Amino acid sequence: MLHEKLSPVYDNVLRRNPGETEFHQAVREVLESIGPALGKHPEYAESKIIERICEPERQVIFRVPWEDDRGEVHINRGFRVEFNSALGPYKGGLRFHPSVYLGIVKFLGFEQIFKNSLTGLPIGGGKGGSDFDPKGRSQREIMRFCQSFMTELYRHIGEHTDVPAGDIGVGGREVGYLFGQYKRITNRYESGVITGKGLSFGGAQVRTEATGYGCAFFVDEMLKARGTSFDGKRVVVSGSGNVAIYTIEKIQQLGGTVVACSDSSGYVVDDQGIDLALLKQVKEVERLRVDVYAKRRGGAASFVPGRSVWEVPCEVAMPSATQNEITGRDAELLVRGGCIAVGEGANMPTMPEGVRIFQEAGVAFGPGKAANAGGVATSALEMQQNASRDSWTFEFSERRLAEIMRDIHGRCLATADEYGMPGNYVAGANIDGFKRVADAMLALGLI
Ligand code: NDP
Ligand code: 2IT
Repeated sequence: MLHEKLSPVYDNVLRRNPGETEFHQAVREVLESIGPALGKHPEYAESKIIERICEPERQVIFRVPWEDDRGEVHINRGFRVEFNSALGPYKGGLRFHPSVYLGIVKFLGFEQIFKNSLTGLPIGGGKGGSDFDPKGRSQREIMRFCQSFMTELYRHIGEHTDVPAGDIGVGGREVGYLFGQYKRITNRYESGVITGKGLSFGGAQVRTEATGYGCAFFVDEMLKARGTSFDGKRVVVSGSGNVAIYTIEKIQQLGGTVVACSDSSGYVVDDQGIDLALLKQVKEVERLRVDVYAKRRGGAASFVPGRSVWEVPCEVAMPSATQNEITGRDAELLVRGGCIAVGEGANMPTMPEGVRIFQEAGVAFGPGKAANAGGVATSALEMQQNASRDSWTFEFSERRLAEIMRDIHGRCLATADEYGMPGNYVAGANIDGFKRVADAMLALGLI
């Protein structure tokens, strides 16, 4: 239910952004949570803070022409939505996936505002990407696409303006090509203009691992708050990309057994626990599909094509692939199968009906904007290291990440308590993230 002051705001968002269903969904989820904060702080509504937050500060859409290896010309569409800079330069990743359109970029940019606020670090919210499909493309095609994309994007970004990073389809390799083209065009070695860089050219220790590790730390905190831990737990992780792989790595270090993971072709079940070295070889090094993992693992694992990984029973579920991957039915299945905790490594992977089912069943539910904030938090640490021309050790960086995740977890719980919704991490994350941005916007005047 929406607070009476928020219904017209939401209706207006629907009217002004037709067809952008993922953006509508992300806005609604935040507006449903922040009603109590408006009751306590009438100044937010008086200054139209919510209306302002729902409208991006700037949206850039551009043409990305490139040539494939056979000489054929392709035209893709590029996006950068600079949503909110009240707390710092716009910050958020770039997604290359055929499903990308303005509604996806806006949902991700909107989520990013509150996530970045929750980290407590000086970063605003933004997101970008393209409908380019990297699957089946050669390394040289990827390079040419990244160069063309940056040839337009460079004029909109900068270490004090807007700092992109990776997301789906954009990892260390793509960040390298993007940074290389930025450097070439501007003649500036401006390390802080993009994060997720390789360690040889200004990248930070633990940034590659950060989202997955951070999500595992967050769930570990949720489990501890309930008097238990990962030790001996059966865990399912969806996806097998950057977030999934490092979620699996940390869960294994914390004593859990990850019994299944997936990609868009289907899932693998491995009851003895995923062999992480093999998974990394197949997915990170050779960039193949998960069925290859099952084949090489021999009898220990099996591949199930075209089905949802959420049919595998588990005690902890870590959705780490994409938005809206857990339906209401999946949530019911998970609850029936004994699931006690969910940590969203992906952005908005659980549909609203699924969130309701988890919460009503008493499952500890860590929403993406809290649980996966370790990635962007470590990006902010990368910016800090770039600004001081310093680089920290792996151990120190991981300790910082663990502290940040503990702090976010604690603030979500404390805020949920303060507003009379104990244990509700969704309300805690939305209200706490919102208040910090809203207070900065009030202090900055009519921006
Ligand atoms: P990757 O590109 O490394 O991996 C994505 C994984 O998810 C792949 O296994 C991919 O399978 C699967 N996937 C993607 N889209 C779909 C789809 N439509 N249907 C089924 N499977 C899909 O991306 P990341 O690991 O970086 O990102 C995963 C999620 O985490 C995203 O929601 C992203 O926004 C979020 N996130 C990422 C952060 C980061 O630092 N990278 C930080 C915070 C959140 P396939 O290869 O078959 O497409
Ligand atoms: O969704 C996310 O938080 C990211 N893709 C990471 C963004 C970043 O700037 O590191």
